[in-house]
Amino acid sequence: MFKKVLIANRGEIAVRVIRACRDLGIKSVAIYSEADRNSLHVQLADFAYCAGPAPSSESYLNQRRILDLAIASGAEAIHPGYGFLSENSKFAKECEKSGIVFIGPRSDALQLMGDKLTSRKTMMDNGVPVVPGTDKAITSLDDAKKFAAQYGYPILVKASAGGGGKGMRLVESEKSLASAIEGARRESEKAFGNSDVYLEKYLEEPHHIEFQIFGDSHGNIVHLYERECSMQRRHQKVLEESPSPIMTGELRKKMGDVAVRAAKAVNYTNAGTIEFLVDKQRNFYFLEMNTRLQVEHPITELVTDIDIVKLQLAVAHGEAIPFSQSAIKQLGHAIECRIYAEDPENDFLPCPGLIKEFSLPSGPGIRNDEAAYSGYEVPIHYDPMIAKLSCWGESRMAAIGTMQRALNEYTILGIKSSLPFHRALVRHPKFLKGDYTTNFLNEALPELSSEFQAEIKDRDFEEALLVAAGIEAFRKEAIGRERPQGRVSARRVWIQTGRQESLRRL
Ligand code: MV4
Repeated sequence: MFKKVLIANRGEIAVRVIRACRDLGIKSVAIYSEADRNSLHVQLADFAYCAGPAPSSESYLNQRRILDLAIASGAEAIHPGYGFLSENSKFAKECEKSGIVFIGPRSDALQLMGDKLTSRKTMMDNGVPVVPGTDKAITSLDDAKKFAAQYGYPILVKASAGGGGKGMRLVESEKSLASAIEGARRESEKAFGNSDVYLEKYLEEPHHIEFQIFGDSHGNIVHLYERECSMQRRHQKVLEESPSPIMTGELRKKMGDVAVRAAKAVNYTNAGTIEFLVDKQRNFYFLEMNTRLQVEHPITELVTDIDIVKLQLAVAHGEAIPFSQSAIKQLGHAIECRIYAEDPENDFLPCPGLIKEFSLPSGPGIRNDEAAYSGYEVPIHYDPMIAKLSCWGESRMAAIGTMQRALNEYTILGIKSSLPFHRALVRHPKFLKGDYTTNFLNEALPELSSEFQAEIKDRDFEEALLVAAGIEAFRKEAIGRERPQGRVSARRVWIQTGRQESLRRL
């Protein structure tokens, strides 16, 4: 196994990889920007080096500097985490050239899957169903009109270099086709330096279901079942679960086989994800492939009992996957909430700042992947996700019950967070029924909003009452008539009673 690995990332995913390294007896080398000196990943790693100033472009994206640090520190491999350089084929190639193992797929697979038109073509050639659409970049408005008429509106204009919704335009009728193509072209040129766009039939109210796949350098490829990822707001996932509530045994078999076929089409190695859109009739279509470890990998780990990060390290080192497809079981149900430093009452505006109290839930069925601690200051420069909360249960309802308890136990004071939003979300009737698509959050936000606003108000009120009670206890102690009643905490009451109960008591 590797003796030393550099982690070219920050936040909870750097912490996650460092923990896997420690479990395996691998020395970890953290890198950090000047804004991240006090971050948890720096504290937990065996070694830590400053990669540069706060802007990512000068630190976490500084390829030359990162490679130099890897070489100087004696690291044999680089784990890129997600985001930053994780899907950068040029960086993977530079690693290969420097004799440093890039823990991920080969650079040619990164390049192929990074371009949607070539990845769609590769999939079609290998019998993987793709969303109906053009197989080349749009070169004339006439061709675009012909395609659109053939499949019918609405259609989507997508950037070939895009992903995650960037450079995407919905077109309802021929009137706005030309301007949508121009808009998508401009946006894509600016974001990716590539203006190729193509058209796809627009699927209404689809589910976003993805399959975790894994390949090794010996030609083995397996899948680790699905994740339901339809709970998104503006292309940002807020909750994921496995299995998908709409999955059937028959569909799972079909989609799993197709996911493996898709990965085999590019001789894929290491961890990857095949994204599908699933329509009302449960037709499924390849959307794109994510060539990295994903944020939501913990729910797959919880239901399969496979440590994906340890497997990444082993397979990057040349080991074969030590189990066959038939040995991979999907047991029980797991849900993940992404905890953001954002203000749900103010259009989810990022809320960096000092965390005065950060207290994690624990107990049976609970897993935390965190980047914060009490006294940690969330920097403004990066993604505002500060932690992930994952829960496992024998059934979906058991997992939801544990998630509700865990969210009530979770305390973040000093900054605004998405916790109140998540508490409202996991008691919404549609979520409880498992009845939601990618459109759900758009529609349910006003409803959820009045729920979490009421809760925030109650908690603020209760906190004020508890502070008052604390002052009173202190006063009594000071005049010597009574001993204080122990630590007065807003958290304790909430854990024990939940919202309505606790108000009644007060
Ligand atoms: C689509 C679609 C409907 N039809 N393509 C959004 C991000 C990018 N990865 C692709 N996306 C979509 N592509 C066709 N032909 C709907 C979406 C979409 C979406 C997809 C997955 C998860 C959430 C979404 C939210 C809005 C739109």
